[in-house]
Amino acid sequence: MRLFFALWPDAETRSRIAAAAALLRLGAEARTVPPQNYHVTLAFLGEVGPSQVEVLREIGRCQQLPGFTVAFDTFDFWPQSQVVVAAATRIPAALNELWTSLRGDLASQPVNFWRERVDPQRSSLRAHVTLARKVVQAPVRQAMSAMPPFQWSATSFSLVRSESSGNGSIYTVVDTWRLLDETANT
Ligand code: 3AM
Repeated sequence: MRLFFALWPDAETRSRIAAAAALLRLGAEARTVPPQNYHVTLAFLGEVGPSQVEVLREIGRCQQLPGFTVAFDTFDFWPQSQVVVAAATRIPAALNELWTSLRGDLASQPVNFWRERVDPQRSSLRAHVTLARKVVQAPVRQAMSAMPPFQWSATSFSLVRSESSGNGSIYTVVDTWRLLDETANT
C-alpha cells in the first residue's frame, strides 16, 4: 500500500481551507482537490508492505513532540507539478522539529522507507496544502493574493494511505498520534 505521514485537518481547518480554495478561478482542465483530501505531507513513503506498517506506527508513536500553529499565508502556482497550493512562508520550530525527527527515524530504519525525492539542498519543509492539480495555466496573481490566509493549529499527525481511483486519489487515515499540548505549560 502507498503511505505517507501528514498533518490531517480537523473539520474547522478543513472548512477554512475550502473557503479559500472556493475563490480560486481555474481553467476547465484543472481538478480542484476535494476538501476530504486536504493535508500537509510530512513524508511520502511510497509502496510499503503490510508487515512494515507496524514499524511506521512505532515511528509515529515515538514522536513525543509539541503541537504548533501554522499560518498558510501565500497562494502559489507551481508550474513543474502543475498545482496550486496554499503555502506557509514561516515554518514554526515545532513543525520543523517534527519533520526532521520523522525523516531521521525513517532514514535510520534497515528497510528503505525513504522513497521521497529528497532535494539535498532543502533543509526545511515546504509546508503546503495542495488545492488544485492539473493546472496548466497560472491563475491571475492578483486574484491569488486576494485569497484569505488561514491558520492551522496542529494537535496531531497521521499515517495516511493513498489509493488511485478513476476520479483521483482516495486517502484513508491509518493511524493518528497526538502532539503534546503546546499551551499546557503556559
Ligand atoms: O502534499 P502533496 O499534495 O504535495 O503529490 C503527492 C501528495 O503531495 C505526494 O504525496 C502526497 C500524497 O499523495 N507524492 C506522490 N507520489 C510521490 C513521490 N513519488 C509524492 N511525493 C514524492 N515522491
